[in-house]
Amino acid sequence: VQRVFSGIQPSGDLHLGNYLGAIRRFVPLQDSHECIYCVVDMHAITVWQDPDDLRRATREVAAAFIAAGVDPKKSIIFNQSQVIQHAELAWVFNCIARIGWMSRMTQFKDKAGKNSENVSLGLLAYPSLMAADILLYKATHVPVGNDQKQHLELTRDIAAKFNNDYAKSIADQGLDPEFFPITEPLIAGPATRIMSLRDGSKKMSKSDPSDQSRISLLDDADAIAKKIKRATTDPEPLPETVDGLAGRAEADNLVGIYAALADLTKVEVIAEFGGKGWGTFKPALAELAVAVLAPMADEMRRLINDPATIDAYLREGAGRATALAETTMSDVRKIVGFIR
Ligand code: AQP
Repeated sequence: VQRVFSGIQPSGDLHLGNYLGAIRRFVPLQDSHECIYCVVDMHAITVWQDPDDLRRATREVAAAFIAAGVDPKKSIIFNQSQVIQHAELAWVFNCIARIGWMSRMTQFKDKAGKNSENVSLGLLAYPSLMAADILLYKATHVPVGNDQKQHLELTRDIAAKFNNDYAKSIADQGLDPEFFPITEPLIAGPATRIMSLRDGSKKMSKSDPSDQSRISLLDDADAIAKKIKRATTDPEPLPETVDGLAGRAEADNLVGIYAALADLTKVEVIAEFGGKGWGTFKPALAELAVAVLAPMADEMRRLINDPATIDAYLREGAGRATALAETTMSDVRKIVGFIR
């Protein structure tokens, strides 16, 4: 069986980008793959998090997985810090990856800004922990949004360098020369990069200071409708053909969101709304967004109100994940030369 791994950080309010780019795509993969979905709390603290907020957000991400349709009995759902092998393998990878590789990552450059001497060392090493998350389970497929593409390429580089640096030891242990697989990103569909509702050149993000820039998964119908109504657009009506969206980032984004929510292509959306104005399209989009998101938000709220049950799911998932992670880690310790 092929294995899927993906993680979401409990670092703020989950938004439509997280849902369409990642969480929603977790659900159908359960039919064809063995799936591991992780709340990556150790990634979250690369930027300081209030401990109470971290606990709340961790349960919220787990609730979103389940509310979206991930089955915690079938797939493994857990929070990263409960499986200590993530930290252990990340350390080994810190010694495989090069500082130059890390400092070239655009996410690091964006988050560090001009202040790169004064951000946490964890923020620089973030992709090395992400490689550990994926490779501990020898996952072959990773469903993520487009913003994670560069980190996945780095995961492939780390796997290849580990396999190469330790080739003799891997052979001495009688293990597969491709000890760590070269992972495939699963980045497809109309919603791999949802943009901010205020600025079509910035991605929708948890850390954007403007709450109006994103639709949060726990927003009520009223808030969703207001945010879509106020979303920045040009004044022109929607184009008659999909090619007319080129150079119109905000229009392209809203059409893409509609397409993703309705399971249509952008061509099909334009066939319906081409030539119509925002006064027609925005209310239709708001209605669709509420129809998709409201039942999920209700289920998330129900789950969050029972933290003991969520914690039990996470603990049970962590137990299953630990069994898989320890199999890989015990080989890694031997390959590297650590005595037990
Ligand atoms: N705007 C987006 N469009 C499509 N997919 C997106 N993802 C994030 N933003 C978009 C995908 O959501 C998953 C979880 O991401 P994460 O929690 O690791 O954080 P992130 O990628 O750094 O995204 P955020 O939500 O914008 O957080 P901040 O603001 O803290 O950086 C990933 O699969 C990601 O691709």
